[in-house]
Amino acid sequence: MVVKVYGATYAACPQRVMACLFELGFKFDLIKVDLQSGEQRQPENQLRQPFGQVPSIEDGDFKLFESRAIIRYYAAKSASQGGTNLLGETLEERALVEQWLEVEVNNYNPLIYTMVLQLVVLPQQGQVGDMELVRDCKGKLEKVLDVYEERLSKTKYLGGERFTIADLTHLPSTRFLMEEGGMEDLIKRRTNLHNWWLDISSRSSWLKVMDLRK
Ligand SMILES: N[C@@H](CCC(=O)N[C@@H](CS)C(=O)NCC(=O)O)C(=O)O
Repeated sequence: MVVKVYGATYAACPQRVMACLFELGFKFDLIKVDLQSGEQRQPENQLRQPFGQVPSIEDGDFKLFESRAIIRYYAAKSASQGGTNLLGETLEERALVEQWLEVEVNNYNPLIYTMVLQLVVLPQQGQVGDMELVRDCKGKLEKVLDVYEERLSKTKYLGGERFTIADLTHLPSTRFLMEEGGMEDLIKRRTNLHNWWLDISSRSSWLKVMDLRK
């Protein structure tokens, strides 16, 4: 069964889903939703994603939205079928993967999202970003990144010694921050964090997502 992914190659949340599907070897077709023209808010897309956003997936009769729910679903599906395990092997490893998935959604992504909005998205729309807000978020993010640096001084990946969806979920926002927000230095100044970034961002699954973006 070929999965249908509704999204856009340039948007972070669909990138998370596509990276996961590539990583696990699930075939998918991307059905493009044009965010610039507001297609995500059209009734047809709202039937799939009631909040008028992307991504959503259709897998046969099964439909799902929310990028992090989608990657959890496919990681569980793959592991239950004896395929690649991106969830963690032991109960403890799985719990640590869940912990870092929560850290990403609660501590990491909101700060980066706000910074990228002010630095990149609003200027693209002809508006002026709030640099005071960016400075505030940057200060808070420094402290969050120190926690990552400490964790990654002890284990190769966030959940332990294996790459999991806890790492994968960080790929889109970190790239936006570094490449489009011009904040590479925040990562590069922290040796363990930087080595982790170089490792996870050179995985073939992510390079394929980046190729689609071109
Ligand atoms: N929590 C949702 C967030 C979805 C989201 O913010 N999608 C963005 C693209 S990354 C979007 O659709 N933006 C267009 C809009 O909100 O109008 C998820 O992870 O799927």
